[in-house]
Amino acid sequence: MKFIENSDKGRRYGKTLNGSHFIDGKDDQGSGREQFSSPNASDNNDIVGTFPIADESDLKRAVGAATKAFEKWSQTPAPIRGEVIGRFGQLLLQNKEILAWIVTREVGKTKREALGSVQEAIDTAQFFQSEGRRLYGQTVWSEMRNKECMTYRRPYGVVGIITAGNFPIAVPSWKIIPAVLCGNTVVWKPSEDAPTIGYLFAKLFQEAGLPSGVLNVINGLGAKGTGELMIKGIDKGYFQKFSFTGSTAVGRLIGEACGRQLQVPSLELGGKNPLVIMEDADLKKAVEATLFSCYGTGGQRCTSTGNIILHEKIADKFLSDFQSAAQNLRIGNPCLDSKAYYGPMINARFGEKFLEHFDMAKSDGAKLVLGKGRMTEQNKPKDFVGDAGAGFYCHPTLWEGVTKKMKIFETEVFGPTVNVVRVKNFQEALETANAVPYGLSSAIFTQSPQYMYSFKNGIDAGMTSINNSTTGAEAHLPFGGTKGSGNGTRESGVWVIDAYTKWQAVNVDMSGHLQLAQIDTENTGDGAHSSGAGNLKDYFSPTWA
Ligand code: UN1
Repeated sequence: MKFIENSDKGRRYGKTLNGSHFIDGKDDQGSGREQFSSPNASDNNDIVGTFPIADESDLKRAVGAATKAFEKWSQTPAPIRGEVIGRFGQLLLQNKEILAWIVTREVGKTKREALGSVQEAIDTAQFFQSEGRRLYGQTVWSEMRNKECMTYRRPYGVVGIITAGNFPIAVPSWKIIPAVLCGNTVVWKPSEDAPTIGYLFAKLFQEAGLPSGVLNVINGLGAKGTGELMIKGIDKGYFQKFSFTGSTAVGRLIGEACGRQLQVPSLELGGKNPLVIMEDADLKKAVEATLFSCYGTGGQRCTSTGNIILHEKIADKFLSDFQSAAQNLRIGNPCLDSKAYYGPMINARFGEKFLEHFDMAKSDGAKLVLGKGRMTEQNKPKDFVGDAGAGFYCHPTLWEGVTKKMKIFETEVFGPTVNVVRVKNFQEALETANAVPYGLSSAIFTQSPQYMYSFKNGIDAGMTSINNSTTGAEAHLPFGGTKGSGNGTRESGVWVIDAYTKWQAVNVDMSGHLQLAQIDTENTGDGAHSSGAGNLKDYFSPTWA
C-alpha cells in the first residue's frame, strides 16, 4: 500500500493512503486524471485517502474482469468459496481495531460503534462461511415413475453494488459476502465518503484467497459520477443483478432500469422509523433506548428513529427526562474522545441537508424544543473535545407538536433530530406509526403482552423491536423494509441467498420412453374422484371423443 504526505501537519491521525481502484486483483489508477480525497469526518484537515475517479472505460474493465472471473468462480465448489469467506472473517477479526479506527476516522463513528460495525462484517463472514457447506437445493418427487426431480441454486453472474457511507464496512459485507458465496462476481462502488475502508476490505478479501476479478472496486462520486455510470450500465447489460443501499429516489431509478432488464434488484432505502412509548412502559429504559435510537450515530442510520409516538399519560414525564438526557450528551471528535456519544455528520453534504429540515419543520408549525443547528466554537457543548469548526457537528434536535399532516412527519432527515407526536391510545399509536410512506424498522415500549402482540401484527415494517431501539438489527436476521423502504428483497441470514441465486429445476427421466407431464400420469382422467357433477356431460360434444 502506498501513502502520501498528510495535509494534517500535526499527523495526529495517521498517514494518507494513496488509494486506487482494485480491478482484476490489482491496484489500478484508472484511465482518467481526476482524483478526489476522503477527509476525516471529524477534522477535515486530515485526509484519510485520495482516490482516482473511475470513468466508463474503468467501469468496463471492471465488468470485463468480473465477467471473466465468473466462469471459474461459479464452478468452484461452494464449500471452498465458504472457506475463503471464513479466512476473510478471521482477517477482519485480526484487524478489527485498525479497521474500526479507519471507520471512525473516515465517517466519524464513535469507537464503540465503529468496533460494532466491523463486528457486523465479521458476524456476516462467520455466518456465510458455513452456508457454503449448505446452499441447499431439494430433491422432489416427480408425478411419474422412474423420473426424479431436483432443484439447484445458480448464481446470476456479475453483480453491481453501490453502498452508502454511514455503514461503510457492515453493509457492503451484507451484499458482497453472500453474492460471492453464491458464486457471483462483483463490481462495487463504495461510497465516496468511505473509499479507504472499501479499499482495505477488498485487499483483505484478496489476502484471504479470493481469486482475481471476483471482487472489483471502482471509485468515484455518486450523482453525475461513477455511481451514475454504474446505473447507466444496467441498461447496457453490464450486470445480471444489482444491489443498492441509499436514498429512495436513487432506488427508484435503479428499480426502473432493472425492470427494463427484467431483473429484480436488492434495494435498501430510506426510513422514517416510528418508536411508540405506551403508558405502561418502563420509562427509564425507554429514555435510554430512545436516546440511542434517535441520536446514536448522530441519527445517520437508516434505522434511526424519526417519530417518537408518545401516549399522552406519560408524555410530559418522558419528555422532561429525555430532554435533559439529550442536553447532556457528550458530543465531539471521536478520534480524540473515545467516550463521545456521537461525532460529526459524515460530511458537509449531510450537514447542509440536515440543516434544511429546520425550515421545513418551522413552516409546518412544529415547535422546536431542543436544537441549535450546527455547532461552532462559540456554541459547542462544554465537554466537547476537538475543533468544532473542523468537521460538521450538529446539536441534538427535538420537535414537539408534530402531527400526521406535517411534511416533517413523513420526510426522512438524516441527522440528530426527532419528532414527538402525542396519542391517546394504542389504536391511534399504531395508526400514527403506520402513517409514514416508509416501513423499515419500528419499536414499541410496553409491558403489556397484548400491546406487544397487536403491534407486531399491525405494524407495516420489515423490522420490529419490542422494548429496544429501532436500530441494531443483527447480522443473521432478515434486514429490509416495506413501502418506500425497499422492494421486498432482504439482506442477511438465509434470506439473502434468494437475492443472489436463481432457482433451476431439473428433471431426469430414467423410464426409457417419453412420459409427458400432466398427460401421461397414472391418474389422469380415470374419474375415480367423480363429484357427481354428471350433468356437465351435457356440454360435451361427442365429435371430440
Ligand atoms: C443502515 O443504516 O443502512 O440495524 C444499516 C442497524 C445496523 C445497520 C444499519 N445494524 O442499525
